[in-house]
Amino acid sequence: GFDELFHSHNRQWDQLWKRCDIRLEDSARPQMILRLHIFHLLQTVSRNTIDLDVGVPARGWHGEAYRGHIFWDELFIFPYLNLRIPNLTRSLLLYRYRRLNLARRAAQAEGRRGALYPWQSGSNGREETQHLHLNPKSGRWLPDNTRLQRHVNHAIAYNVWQYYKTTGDTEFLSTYGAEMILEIARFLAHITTFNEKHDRYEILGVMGPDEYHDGYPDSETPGLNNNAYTNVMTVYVLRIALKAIESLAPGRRDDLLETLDLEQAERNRWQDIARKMRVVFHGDQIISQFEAYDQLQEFDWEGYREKYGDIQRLDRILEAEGDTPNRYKVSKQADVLMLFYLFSAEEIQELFTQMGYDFEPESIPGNIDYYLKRSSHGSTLSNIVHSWVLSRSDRPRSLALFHKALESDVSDIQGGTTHEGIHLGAMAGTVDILQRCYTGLEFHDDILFLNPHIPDDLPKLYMRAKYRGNWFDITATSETMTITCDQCEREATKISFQNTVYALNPGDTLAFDLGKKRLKGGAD
Ligand code: IFM
Repeated sequence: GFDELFHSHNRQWDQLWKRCDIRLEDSARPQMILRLHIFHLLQTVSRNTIDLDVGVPARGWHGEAYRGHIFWDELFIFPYLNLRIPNLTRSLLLYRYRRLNLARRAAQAEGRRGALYPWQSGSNGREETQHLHLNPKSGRWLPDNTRLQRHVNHAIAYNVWQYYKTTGDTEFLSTYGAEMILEIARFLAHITTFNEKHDRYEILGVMGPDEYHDGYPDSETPGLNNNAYTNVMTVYVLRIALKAIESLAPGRRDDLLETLDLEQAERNRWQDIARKMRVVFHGDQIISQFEAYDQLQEFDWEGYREKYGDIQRLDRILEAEGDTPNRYKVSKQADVLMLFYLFSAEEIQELFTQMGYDFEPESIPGNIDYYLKRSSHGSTLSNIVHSWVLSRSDRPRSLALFHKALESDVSDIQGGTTHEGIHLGAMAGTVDILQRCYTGLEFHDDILFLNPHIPDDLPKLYMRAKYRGNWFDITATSETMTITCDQCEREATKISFQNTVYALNPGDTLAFDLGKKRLKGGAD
């Protein structure tokens, strides 16, 4: 009967909120929206979907936009689940694993080895990206080249590795995860070619996350060369592929290498690509979004704002005028800056050093400034990434973009897209800005790192997070941070704060003065 169902429904939600809530003290509207976002996440994917063949559609199950298709948006969604209901991430990664054979066939169809996951996918795992799309502003149907966004593959490999690093689930890595990473790595290495002139490897004819650029101006063939995001992420994937092999138990390792017919020579080439991948720069250490980006024209931002007011969808505006964004230094959403979203400054420096480039972390703010000025934020994911990358250099601006991202759906900031379905990536992204970005929560080699940079105006933050089977309570303001292990089933956890590693025992609390050091608890 209704009463009984209502009671059990309430009980389930109570239990979920205990794990999944993120609180901002005395902040009615941001708190309400955060909970709305968490609610949508938990009703799109839930414990009820574990063990079902379910993936994460970009617009949830709330409208017909994108026809329920799955893109790369889980990159923004899994970090929240990893720290609360990791079983759910595991189950959602299996959705990808079940489609590995189809991805292999897609690679074969292009004359490649390994696995090529589709940019847009549905139940049968084939590429579902439309061939034409309508510009409602001009009424014209235009070729849709977005399937060239190979970076969905990098996102899947990244997600597998992050899940493994957060949970330590070696059984998953061994049975499913490593195989996916290796097959993706193999495909990426296969589309990488060697340029004798530059003595470097390169990837030609792809698209990065910025969907305004699908080719060179006046070129008949779609695709761009040496998209920095794709190239650097390829190096990352090749590196984790080699690490994944090392992480497997010897017997399983031998079996997998044998099954995939993955010889030492092929792995040596991966090493070589990782050392010699090409990234193009211009100006003062500005990473070029793709080769010859610097030759594009600057865009008349002021003029277009004056003429059209809302210029988020510049692609449509320009096409309706008979022009194309391909001519200009404009972007719909973060592309180069995705690198600073996914990796810390130290990780970025290590990747570039490995590739043989001197890229100093001091150059990061210049890159952020350069691309932020040239973005129209035509995707709701854009505010998330820009808020995140600004959190170290300009906290007030980061917070302002966080607030803008919060409004994405409740205020339908794109002017008419929310009734077609919520933007789940952006919703999860807002929650993750609090969860991992402002707290500086990272996981490396069995250590939980706290590297907070909390904006002064952020109200006191409370959350719970699960790491390696232990539940932690975290509170933070711009001045202090505490972490308590109140329901620890296991031994002490290593917590790193300002280059010191502390042991946090079950039941113990560590408190830090963010200007100085530890206030209480833990052992060095
Ligand atoms: O995956 C995104 C893409 O990055 C921008 N356009 C919308 C897609 C689905 O959310």
